[in-house]
Amino acid sequence: MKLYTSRLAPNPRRVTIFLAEKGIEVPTVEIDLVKKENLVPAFLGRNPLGRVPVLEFDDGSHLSESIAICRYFEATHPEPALFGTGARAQADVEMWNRRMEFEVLGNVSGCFRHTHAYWKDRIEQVGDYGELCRRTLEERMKWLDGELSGRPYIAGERFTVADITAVTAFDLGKVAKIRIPEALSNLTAWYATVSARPSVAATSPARKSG
Ligand SMILES: N[C@@H](CCC(=O)N[C@@H](CS)C(=O)NCC(=O)O)C(=O)O
Repeated sequence: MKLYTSRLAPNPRRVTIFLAEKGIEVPTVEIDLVKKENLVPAFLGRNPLGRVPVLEFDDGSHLSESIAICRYFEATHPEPALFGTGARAQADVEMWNRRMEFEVLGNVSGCFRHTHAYWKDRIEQVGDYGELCRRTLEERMKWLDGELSGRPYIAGERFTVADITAVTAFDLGKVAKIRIPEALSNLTAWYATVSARPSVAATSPARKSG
């Protein structure tokens, strides 16, 4: 088994954090997105969409999509449970992870892709859309701050995949000059707590490589 990943990118980072939380070691192959190594024919053979992460199995088959890969490892290594335990908790985690993907990561990513120079020659940028994503995200941060007033983690009392999605999104946001306002004290405290976890700190894009 091999994981095709990219150290600084948020989606593969979700898988890396997930694996670290579970104590699972998988050999990795670093794909340099700046050099467009994700767009060469050999990589497109693994994922025709040209995106990381991709999990390669020993039979030569491939699995893409961060959450699908995380689900695979949740099934093979159930402890600690990062998608919740029991019908209700699992549904709650699913709801919160989807919210973090659509409402937080989606807006951070929209802002980054449509306002940052990295994407200039890669996609057709619509600056106004990027700024709309930034404003929408500001509203979503206020909402999340309110949600976190009564619990330590996004989906409740335990750290879950929803926290992983959210923290990787906020770390990506820094590239697009998105910061959690200090006035949002619950969200700020949550971010500090989650960022201090060894799995998250060790994979921080701000960390020097090597
Ligand atoms: N929905 C996919 C998204 C994968 C994705 O967009 N990956 C990014 C890195 S975070 C990528 O490979 N981008 C290609 C590029 O930068 O050209 C997932 O969850 O894995």
